[in-house]
Amino acid sequence: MKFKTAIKPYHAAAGGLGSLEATTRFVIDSKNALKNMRNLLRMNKARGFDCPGCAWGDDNKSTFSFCENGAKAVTWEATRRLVDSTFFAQHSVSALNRQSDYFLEYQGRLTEPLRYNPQTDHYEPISWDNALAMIGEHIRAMDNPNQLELYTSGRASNESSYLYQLFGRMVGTNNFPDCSNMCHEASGAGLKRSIGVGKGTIHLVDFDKADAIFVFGQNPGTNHPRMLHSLRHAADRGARIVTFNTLRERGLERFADPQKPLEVVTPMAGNISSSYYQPNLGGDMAAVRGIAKALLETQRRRIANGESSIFADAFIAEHTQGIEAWFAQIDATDWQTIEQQSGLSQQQLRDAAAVWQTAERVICTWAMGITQHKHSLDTVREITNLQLLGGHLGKPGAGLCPVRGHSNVQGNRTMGIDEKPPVALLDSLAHHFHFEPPREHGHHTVEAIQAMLRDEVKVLLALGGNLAAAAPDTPLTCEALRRCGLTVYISTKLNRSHLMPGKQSLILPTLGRTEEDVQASGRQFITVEDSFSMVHASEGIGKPLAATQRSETAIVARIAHATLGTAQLDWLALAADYNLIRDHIAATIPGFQNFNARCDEPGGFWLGNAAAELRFNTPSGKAEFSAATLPDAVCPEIVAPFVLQTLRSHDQYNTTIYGLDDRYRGVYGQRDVLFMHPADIAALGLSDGDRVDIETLATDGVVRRVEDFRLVAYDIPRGNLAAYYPETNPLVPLTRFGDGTGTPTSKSIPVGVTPAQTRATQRIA
Ligand SMILES: Nc1nc2c(c(=O)[nH]1)N[C@H]1C(S)=C(S)[C@@H](COP(=O)(O)OP(=O)(O)OC[C@H]3O[C@@H](n4cnc5c(=O)[nH]c(N)nc54)[C@H](O)[C@@H]3O)O[C@H]1N2
Ligand SMILES: Nc1nc2c(c(=O)[nH]1)N[C@H]1C(S)=C(S)[C@@H](COP(=O)(O)OP(=O)(O)OC[C@H]3O[C@@H](n4cnc5c(=O)[nH]c(N)nc54)[C@H](O)[C@@H]3O)O[C@H]1N2
Ligand SMILES: [Mo]
Repeated sequence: MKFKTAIKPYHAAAGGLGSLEATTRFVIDSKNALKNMRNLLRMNKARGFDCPGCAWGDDNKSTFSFCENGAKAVTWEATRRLVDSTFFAQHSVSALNRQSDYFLEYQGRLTEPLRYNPQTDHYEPISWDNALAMIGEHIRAMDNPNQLELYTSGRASNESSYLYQLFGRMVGTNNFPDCSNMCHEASGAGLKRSIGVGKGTIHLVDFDKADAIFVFGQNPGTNHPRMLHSLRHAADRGARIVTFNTLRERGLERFADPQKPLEVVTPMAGNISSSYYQPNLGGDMAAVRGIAKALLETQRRRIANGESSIFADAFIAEHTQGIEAWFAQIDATDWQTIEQQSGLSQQQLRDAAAVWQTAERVICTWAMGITQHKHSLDTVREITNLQLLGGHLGKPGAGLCPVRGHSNVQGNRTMGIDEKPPVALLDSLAHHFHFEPPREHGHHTVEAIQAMLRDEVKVLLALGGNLAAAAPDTPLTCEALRRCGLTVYISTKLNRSHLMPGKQSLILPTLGRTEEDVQASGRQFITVEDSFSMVHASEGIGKPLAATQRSETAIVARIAHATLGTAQLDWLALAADYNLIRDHIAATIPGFQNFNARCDEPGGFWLGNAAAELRFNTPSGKAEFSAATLPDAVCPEIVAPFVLQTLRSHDQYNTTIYGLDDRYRGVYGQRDVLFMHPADIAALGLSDGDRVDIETLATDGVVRRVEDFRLVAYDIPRGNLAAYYPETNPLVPLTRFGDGTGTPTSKSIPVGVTPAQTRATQRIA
């Protein structure tokens, strides 16, 4: 596709005609327009496939259940372009490494197994049998099971990820680094401590009943477009939508439903946010503390005046513990600190508190703006505190809603992709499969990369994903991957990680979510779990591009078979009939009783959530208020002129770059941009459009720098910056991660900005 370079502020509502235009452009560019139109009509339907785009839920009601970015995800997968052995014979790995991420994935789908040849620096075809035998030999040759790392990206199905974790544990390791470690780890860990379950407590329909919805640190217009429908309906019926976002995001302001013809052609767009607050990066814990402080002051005044309580006193007494310690923390936090850290005024926070106070039913949602900081776990718990204070749990229209990223990342965890597995899971696997799983914790993503750097990793298996581009400190991560004995990538498309081969490397081409999966017993479906703990079936319909592509489930089963043989389990029988895998899941994972039968339920079935039913699996048996102190600063270890967040553009899916536009932010044809407040640009003696270098300020002596970025004046608080991931991942330190989460702090990087020293050569192919 051709891209024109421009910066042009976007004044229309999100959605609308722009969305339809973009969808059409991507469908046509896929070179597979008819198949893609058929695909889109089957997406998110009762009998169809689950959108691989995001983890938002489906209502199965509307005629079209897809959005612009879901359409991009589908058309990107269902392209007719392919990269086969001819392509790899033409391009060496070093030559491919000089291409952009956009170029790499744009080449098309991987169709045959490939093995890296270090002599020629080319990937060359290898048979499936030989590739699998090679993996088995390498794993069996390890002297310690923890020399194996099993990475998972959150698109993998329940069936494939269940087999994958079982295989890893039968080999003897809990090394399950996954994308979630870089994503919503703080949500899982924080909620688990506060309410005993690491998942959201609401159903999709709760958005139709809420009086107020607080949206923290997320950009649904791009990353969860179907959420805009829920927000828009809520706003239309008078619910208050209170947004906390460092940037002005178009999708959180106004939205025209692209599926309503009148809204597309007339200015009928609806407002989304009733209030829009722009805190400093990492300032949300202070903001929520401020809201709580305002409420506590109001409460004390009212009680002194003999008026009624504004807190859910009965709920607090019956279901929670620890509120006094939290109140003491609130009293110990002064307004000055709250204002300075949040970047919001006392009055703004009092206004937000007033909305909370008058709402009978409140939902809080959040995503990466909350979870990718040093103090994210405490922030998630502070948001939870606020919800407990109002008793906004266990009733319709209220609750906690971490909006997940990858379409099945929540399901992966449920299936046991967890480097710190619960004892109950291990006991259950031990009992059902008659083996002793390893009990010590394994590596999360950052620990896995550190182990690679110490030359401790003999085999890295990657079930999807793109570690080289997604993880911090890009040059270091790439070196880490190269140090592995054998790297094995199960992938749909060529990406940067493949170009960082270990001493040996294999690429195994897999089928995608949209494609038909036929095994010995016939057509198979897989299952996924969305952000609302709804599990449902997904069945691809597209004909695979090549007979040499295999389903993920079959590949994992074959790797297990090639490594462990049939002594413990007949892996190949499981690959032949996924119902048998689901029977094992039913026997070992809570909530999945009668799994196969329940897959027929239209719209899927709910896994249940104890906290939503006011049963708290915490040490005290109650929901636990947290009483954490605010951090001293967002980046306490260093004084920096700027804090940088790394985020997604409208035309990307994580490290997959679909195009070079970011329509709602007015950026076209380029990705090397740095958003900055106009006054900060002036203070640096620079102008909008000037080119700059960005350098991380760190105490570890490592130079982390990216060069030649274009300044874009933007509505963002002073001292805060934004730039796109993955181009800025070289700035994210591997050594700086969330307390209690291990999540890289990719939304708060202390940086300095200087005029560009040299013009980088054109990066974009
Ligand atoms: N089309 C598309 N859909 C996707 C993805 C994709 O890349 N493309 N990725 C998927 C995945 S894996 C995930 S995790 C989700 C990500 O979904 P998001 O979390 O929406 O993703 P980001 O682009 O990282 O955006 C972070 C948002 O939080 C704001 N923000 C950043 N820091 C702060 C802060 O400290 N405080 C506040 N209040 N706001 C802040 C930013 O301005 C931005 O609007 O989306 C999923 N869906
Ligand atoms: N700086 C910075 N870094 C970040 C983030 C950030 O906000 N800022 N966000 C973090 C977050 S939230 C996440 S979730 C991670 C994402 O990290 P990952 O999940 O590792 O990365 P993705 O880009 O989603 O992976 C894309 C690759 O997956 C493969 N793929 C696509 N579909 C399929 C499929 O159906 N099956 C298989 N087997 N493979 C498939 C393709 O080969 C594609 O190239 O990145 C994290 N990194
Ligand atoms: Mo994510």
